[in-house]
Amino acid sequence: MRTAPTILHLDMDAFFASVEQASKPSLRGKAVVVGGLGPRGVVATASYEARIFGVHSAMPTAQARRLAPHAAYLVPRFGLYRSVSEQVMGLLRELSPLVEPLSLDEAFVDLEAGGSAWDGESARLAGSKLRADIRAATGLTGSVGLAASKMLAKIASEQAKPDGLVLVEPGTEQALLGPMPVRTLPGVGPATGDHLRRAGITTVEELAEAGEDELVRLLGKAHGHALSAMALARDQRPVVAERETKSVSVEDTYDVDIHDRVRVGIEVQRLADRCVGRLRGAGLSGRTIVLKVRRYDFSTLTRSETLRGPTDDPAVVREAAARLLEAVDTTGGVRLLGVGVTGLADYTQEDLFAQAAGERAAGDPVAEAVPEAVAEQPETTERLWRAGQDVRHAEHGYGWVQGSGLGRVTVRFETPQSDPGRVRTFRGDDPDLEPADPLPLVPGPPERDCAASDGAQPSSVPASLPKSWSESLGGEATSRP
Ligand code: TTP
Ligand code: MG
Ligand code: MG
Repeated sequence: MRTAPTILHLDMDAFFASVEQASKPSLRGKAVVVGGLGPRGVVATASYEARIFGVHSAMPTAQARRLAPHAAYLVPRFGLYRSVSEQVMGLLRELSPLVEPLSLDEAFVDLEAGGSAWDGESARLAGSKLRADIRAATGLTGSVGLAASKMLAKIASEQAKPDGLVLVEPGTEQALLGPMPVRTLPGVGPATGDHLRRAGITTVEELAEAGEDELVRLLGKAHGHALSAMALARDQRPVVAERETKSVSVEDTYDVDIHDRVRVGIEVQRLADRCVGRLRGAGLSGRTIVLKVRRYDFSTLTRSETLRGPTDDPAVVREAAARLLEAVDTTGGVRLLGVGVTGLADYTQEDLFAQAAGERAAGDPVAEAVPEAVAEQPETTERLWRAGQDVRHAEHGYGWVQGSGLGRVTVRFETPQSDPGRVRTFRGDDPDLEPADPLPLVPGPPERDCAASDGAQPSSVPASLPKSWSESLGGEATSRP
């Protein structure tokens, strides 16, 4: 194991909620809950102000509303979170080629491999500078942990939260870990935790004292061995830049060549659904859809299509696979078909919403793909305004939907750079009001190497805002809610 604390773990603070507060000046310092807003929705995250009331990730939104009735409840804007995430990951890659993203808001960085730190002092400097750079580029705070191993770096960033930096001096790891609950260690979930508790082991210190033989007896060879090493703060896992899984794919070989074009189409749809099942099972999403066809004469071809952003939506994968199939001549018959997804990302956060929608529409793979809030809407010709959504009014400029119902929509007109804005109510079908793209959190030159990857990107917003925008802020933008 290395001797210097040069593994960095970054995790953004209350990520989705902080992006919302940065976007919406009237919500800064306030309780904000982001999640599914329908009756079966779940909380994605809550601002630290809302956590005081006990609201947390994965809690049913209905329960959150009881605990924090005055919080702002907003739908997630994944496009914006992704683009902010790309900015943050870009800053990490300036520190080292070895960056291992764990989710949208979290990554390990091997500072030593990048030459940006070699001892405690240089690591602390790099970590502080990174936090300042993230703040300057995004307006958001992230917490940093520094240690000689991944396990300790992650524990350190948790301790640093919110808006802090903790460095674990090499040699102090075991003393730090000792009093912590066993659940702190990677790989100790509720089941293992319970199992250990029944054996009288609740802290890491007790785990270390139990010794490897006892742990192997309790938990089996692999798990017991790994855990006894972790308990002694021995964690040799390297920071890996590449994901292990580069693609997820499924294929079928047919006993008899398929000639019927319709049947080929149906098979491809089935394979697409199975592929998405695997993708979701691994908590992944991907950008590139690949179709593989082996024809009667064993000639094999692959066709691919890259989407603007990663997806784990069965309808999207099916459509892409069907488009790819259209361009393939299958007249002689096919003996093998395959559908795969590559360009993977682990945007597991969307799963929560997908699951909520899926529960209602169990068995219907198309409905499963419909975002929850949409799936819950009764048949209506009215436009759908969702709390938190970006809008633009012909006269009043940019704002966001604060609430809607009974054919009305309430909009707060403010932008990331404005003062807290004013609220106005319109008819839901007001022709002057239209959905808009999110505005960048930080103005100025477009962020470096942040390639736009899907429709709702701040980088797609014109640098100079329309006149009505600046006008709408004049004088009357002072009332705080
Ligand atoms: P986290 O980093 O776990 O949480 P957080 O950033 O909101 O707060 P903290 O300061 O404690 O790190 O998750 C990052 C984002 O992922 C979070 O903002 C929302 C999303 N998310 C979900 O959608 N569902 C979940 O269950 C969790 C844990 C997170
Ligand atoms: Mg976080
Ligand atoms: Mg995180």
